Amino acid sequence: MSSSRGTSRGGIAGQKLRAKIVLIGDGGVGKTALRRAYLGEGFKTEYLMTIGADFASKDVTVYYPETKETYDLKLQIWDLAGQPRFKAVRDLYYRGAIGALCFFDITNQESYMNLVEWIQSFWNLNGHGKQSLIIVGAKCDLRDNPAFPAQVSAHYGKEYAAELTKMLKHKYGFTVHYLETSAKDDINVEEAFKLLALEIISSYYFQEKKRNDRKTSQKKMITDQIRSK
Ligand SMILES: Nc1nc2c(ncn2[C@@H]2O[C@H](COP(=O)(O)OP(=O)(O)OP(=O)(O)O)[C@@H](O)[C@H]2O)c(=O)[nH]1
Ligand SMILES: [Mg+2]
Repeated sequence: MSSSRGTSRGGIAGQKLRAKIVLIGDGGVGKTALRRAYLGEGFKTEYLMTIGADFASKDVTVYYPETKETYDLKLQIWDLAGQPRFKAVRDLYYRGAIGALCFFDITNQESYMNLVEWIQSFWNLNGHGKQSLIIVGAKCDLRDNPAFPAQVSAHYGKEYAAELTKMLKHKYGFTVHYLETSAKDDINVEEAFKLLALEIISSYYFQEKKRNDRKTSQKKMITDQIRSK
């Protein structure tokens, strides 16, 4: 996360923060539809695959209960092409991202199975797990629709998010949430982006505290050494 100089308030509250995030997941799972819905651009029924990547930016304000402060973030949203042919170009966009919305389509089991690979490539190119993640089960307006019988139940989404949280929270200080969204019916659209922003803030403070604890213990070590001479 980068910031311009802010006010005299503590931490990063009151500063203008920029956060690069990426939207990842198989082609056709609904990344662009969610991004468009978030920006108030409406819903399109036809599928127009993203070529390479699309960019959008939106300001978001989140309240972080731990510090009892609100934070203004400019989300720099990179909506990446999911089709395999774009792999080489897509990889270039991961760098510098501090969060990801990781999509699968609840009516497409393969897209759920492929999530592991998506997250793995993101980690390989960018920070090995330091970045906040949200698991997004997209197209939830189609839940229990008999025309789409091969559905991924919410249980699997929650379970995967819980597993990732267990692995990452103690190291990097964020929770991986599972959210079901619909760009078509405007369900959890705003929430998905806000929750990611909140976990980015949470992770920032966790890492800041770790840095401070390290400094304090180094200072103590030096003081102890001087005293014992
Ligand atoms: N019913 C329903 N259909 C959706 C929803 N979101 C997306 N779709 C449809 O799914 C198709 C693919 O959506 P996109 O958002 O373009 O998928 P994408 O993940 O951006 O695909 P790539 O750009 O190829 O990676 C389109 O036909 C959309 O209309 C949703 O919430 N509900
Ligand atoms: Mg797209």
